[in-house]
Amino acid sequence: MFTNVPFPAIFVAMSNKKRVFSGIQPSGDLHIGNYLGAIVNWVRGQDAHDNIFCIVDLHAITVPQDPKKLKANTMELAKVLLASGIDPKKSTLFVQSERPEHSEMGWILNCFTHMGELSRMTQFKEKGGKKETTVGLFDYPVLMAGDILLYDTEEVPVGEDQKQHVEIARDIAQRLNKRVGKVVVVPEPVIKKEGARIMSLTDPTKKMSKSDQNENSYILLRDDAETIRKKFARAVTDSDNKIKFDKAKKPGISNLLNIMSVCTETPIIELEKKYADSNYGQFKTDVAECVIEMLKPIQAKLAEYDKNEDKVRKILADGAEAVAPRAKDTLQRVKKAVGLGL
Ligand code: ATP
Ligand code: LTN
Repeated sequence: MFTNVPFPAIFVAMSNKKRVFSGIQPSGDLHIGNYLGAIVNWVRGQDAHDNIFCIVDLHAITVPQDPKKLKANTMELAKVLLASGIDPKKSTLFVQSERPEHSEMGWILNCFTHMGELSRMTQFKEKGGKKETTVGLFDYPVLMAGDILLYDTEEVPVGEDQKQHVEIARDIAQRLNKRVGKVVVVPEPVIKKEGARIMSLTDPTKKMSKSDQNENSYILLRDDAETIRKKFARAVTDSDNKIKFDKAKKPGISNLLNIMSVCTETPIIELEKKYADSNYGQFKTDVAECVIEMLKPIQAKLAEYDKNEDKVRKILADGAEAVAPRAKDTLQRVKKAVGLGL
């Protein structure tokens, strides 16, 4: 398939598992939306794939960051990923800035990316456009393309909001292959359709988000049982007291049904049957208990990692080392194909 520049043996899949790469930003406290919408899919897909997961701190600095907080957020995210079940024996976990190849690859890809296509990115149109918008924010999708292409990634599991960014990575890969010979693998986005778009508990028409001013709108992974019970008891519902899934007419109850469904892995239709004769009070109490149960083992592991951050640092350092040969090799291949160096 790759005629012009042959892939070294290491890149021809060592097993028939698909190479999967995904990234997540270290941007603060994590909530059950992050867990059920993103992290859980990584954890559940671990056995079936050859996985690389990356904490993308270089992406985080595209908006202003407090340096101390950024470091703390990187550690927190690593702990959460490990406590959630990312297993270093099955998946490689590392911090993006620990591998300089990402920035170098990003630069080369910049020179194969058009201003026009970056200007069309929906996320940039929403977040950019201010006087103080950084060049980095505009360039964010190219760095992300670099992350993906460095590891000959075949599949990129992401949320719907990132689909356009994976598509531009595909376009850049195809352009590079066309210009200099087939040097990179063209990745596919994998968007999980069912399940988890977790909505705010106080305004169920908006997604649950840590930047929400109202802390009752989200459940943090570190919230204790009492806080979780209180937040669910206050969750906005409607007045007809029927536990039915109807996103348009009953967004609050539908969100609670969805949360219970994804955290217990039970179809919504079964939950509707189970709660046909219950009132909202009982149902909210049960949803809270499901979430408390789901978080219990994660919180227990988090407490262990809190006492042993060196163990986390070691896992991340090992991860960065483990991916080094792949990253260096792809970069070398690309540089050679582009004509860089002597
Ligand atoms: P922000 O406060 O900036 O909106 P956030 O809390 O929504 O941030 P992100 O850092 O944007 O979180 O997202 C991290 C990951 O979690 C992404 O893969 C995103 O798709 C997923 N995610 C975030 N919020 C939700 C949600 N409410 N439901 C499902 N998935 C979510
Ligand atoms: N932009 C993504 C994070 C991200 C990513 C990646 C995801 C950076 N690099 C590579 C998949 C593959 C986000 O904000 N969720």
